[in-house]
Amino acid sequence: MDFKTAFEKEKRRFEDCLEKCFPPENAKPEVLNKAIRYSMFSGGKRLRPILAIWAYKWAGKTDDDIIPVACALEMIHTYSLIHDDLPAMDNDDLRRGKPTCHKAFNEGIAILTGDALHALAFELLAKTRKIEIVDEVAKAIGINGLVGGQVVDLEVEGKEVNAEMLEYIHRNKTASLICVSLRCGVILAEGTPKELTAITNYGNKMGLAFQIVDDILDIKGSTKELGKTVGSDLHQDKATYPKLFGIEKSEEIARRLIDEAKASLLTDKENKLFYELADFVINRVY
Ligand code: GRG
Repeated sequence: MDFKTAFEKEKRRFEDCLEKCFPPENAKPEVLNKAIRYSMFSGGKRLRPILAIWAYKWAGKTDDDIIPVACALEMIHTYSLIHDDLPAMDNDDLRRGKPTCHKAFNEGIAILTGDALHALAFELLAKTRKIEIVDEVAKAIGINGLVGGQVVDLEVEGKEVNAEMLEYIHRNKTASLICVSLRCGVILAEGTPKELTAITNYGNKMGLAFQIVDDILDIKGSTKELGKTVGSDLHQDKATYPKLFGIEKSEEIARRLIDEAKASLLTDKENKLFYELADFVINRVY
């Protein structure tokens, strides 16, 4: 099976499970359940849950115990996008090809939809009865993770940043959730310390490359392809790799990170899907 087919198959299987996590649209409070389903089922690659599922299998498990964790990770990701799009943050009108949550509903409902997804995500993580999983995810999205990265990202808008600050922002706001998705797979599968270190190195490098590619696509991509307004980083004078290094050098950095990510994996394991996934990340810019 080629990579695209394997990814799409996993995505469909995952989405069938995700669908069962939420109350129906007509359950009370209707507007909240509508906004949750609107945001959760508007498209999206489902990268983070698929990373968790594949890491779980890579570490040797074949059962479905990882699925609630995968659902939680996609809820947290979607919650971060809803809040990121708010007028108080990036003020975007379009996400996954549709009006953003606050445009389709209103700002209050968008904030609360994120809050509800956050709560539900931790309810699902707690069901694993593995405190390590809850702890890992909480740390990855907090002060030294998504929130920290986002705060510095907002703080430096319109200012000059150096490479170190830029890497801090990208590692925290993006690589952190990507990396913890992979780690959760290996931790829940009770993988070896060697496996956990290898997948962490892979996730950190691939996650950073993913955000650099996202920066490049904001310049090179099209709204139709990406489902979000392109050029918004430039418009808001965001700290990005192309702004600091130019497009060509940014592509070179991303390519090097992808090579290093692939080299982090263990040679005595079946890494095909992770190699191809890393290639998919970089090939999005060409
Ligand atoms: C505590 C979860 C949480 C969030 C609060 C708002 C915020 C802090 C952080 C925002 C971080 C953010 C939006 C980073 C950008 C990450 C990124 C590259 C998103 C796009 O990911 P894709 O391409 O999106 O996987 P799809 O739509 O395919 O799911």
